[in-house]
Amino acid sequence: MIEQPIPVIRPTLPPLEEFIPYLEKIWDNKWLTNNGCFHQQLEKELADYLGVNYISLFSNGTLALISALKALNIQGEVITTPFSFVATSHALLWNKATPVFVDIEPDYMNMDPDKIEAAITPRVTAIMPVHVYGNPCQMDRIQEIADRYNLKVIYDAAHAFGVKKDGVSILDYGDLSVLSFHATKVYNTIEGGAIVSHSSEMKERIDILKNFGFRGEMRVDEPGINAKLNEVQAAYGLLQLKYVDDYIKRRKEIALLYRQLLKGIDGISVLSDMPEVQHAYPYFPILIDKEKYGIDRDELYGKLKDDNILSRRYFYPLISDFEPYRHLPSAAPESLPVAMEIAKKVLCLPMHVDLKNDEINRVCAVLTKYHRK
Ligand code: T4K
Repeated sequence: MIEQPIPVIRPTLPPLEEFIPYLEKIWDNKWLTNNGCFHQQLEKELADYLGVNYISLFSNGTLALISALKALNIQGEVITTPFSFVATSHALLWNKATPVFVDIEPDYMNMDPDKIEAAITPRVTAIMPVHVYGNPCQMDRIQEIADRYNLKVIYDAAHAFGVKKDGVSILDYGDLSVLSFHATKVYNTIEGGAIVSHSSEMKERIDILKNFGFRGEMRVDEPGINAKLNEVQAAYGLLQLKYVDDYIKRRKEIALLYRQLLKGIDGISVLSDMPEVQHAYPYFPILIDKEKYGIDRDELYGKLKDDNILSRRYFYPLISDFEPYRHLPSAAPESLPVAMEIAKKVLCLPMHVDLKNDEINRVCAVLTKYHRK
């Protein structure tokens, strides 16, 4: 029997029949974009759901990142991580700021706070960490350094939808946090994103920036961009919000099952859960230790593919290895040893709500099969 391919990611869609009444309302209203009623409702409902005060919707996470930096007038150099999706650093270049890469810590693969101070120069104006795979950064330590050097903190929270630490949303930390609602995320609006801010003044500034810079009909003070989320996507987002707790519950079950099944395989390690964190499991990363496992990550990636199991090497190559960044002094591999090592070992296994227990068993059986006994 030919086994069905197991995709690495599958977007979660809400029931189609429940979407139709939303579409009918949009058709009736003939209000398609620019802060329509579904857009306003989604901002309110998302703020309530996430437990934050101010949220501004965007057409995608990358434009939200670019606009967050612009809203804070970030210039000069910005301390960031090489272990992320390339959009993190691209947002800096779009603002004519220069990334300064610092290494990550090995447990959760987030920016290592111990490495930040050594990277601070007079040109550094901000720190932009990423909550990689939704695991919270060491926010208190980062904030303490930022306060001491008078730096802004912008969190790339693209993976951090619904993540709470000690009951508090991690989106509440830093000056601004940026979410992605891309199709592949825990919560999606097909494409989409948001900025979480801490005052009505900042929210207003962000909302102006995402609408070309218009303050009312007649006044533009600076070049804004068009990054508005439209009504169809906002309606879809409202419907998704009704189901997102179910999605997260299933992701949690999947993560638990993977952990149980992978426990005995020497050479495969998983990230441990932080007890104080309420997680949403956007990805399921594992690390392959070639010495113990027998083959390296890339070989395993290929073998899984041959077995009809798709996986993803997030985040390899490191951002610092891509052409726009590799000339930077902070991109030198010798100053990023942990990130280099992890980028060689990490593999994200299939993780999505449609994944069946049988399929998880199959993935783990194949991982066992290739282990050198
Ligand atoms: N910061 C961080 C830390 C991020 O991870 C991201 C995005 C951003 C910022 C920027 O946010 P956005 O501007 O995207 O809102 C994907 C996503 O495009 C990207 O959103 C995500 N992070 C990144 C980690 O992954 P690709 O090119 O690897 O994904 P793609 O399109 O190949 O999709 C992955 C798999 O999902 C495919 O193999 C098949 C499946 N898939 C995908 C789509 C789009 C489907 O089954 N259906 C679909 O509609 O970048």
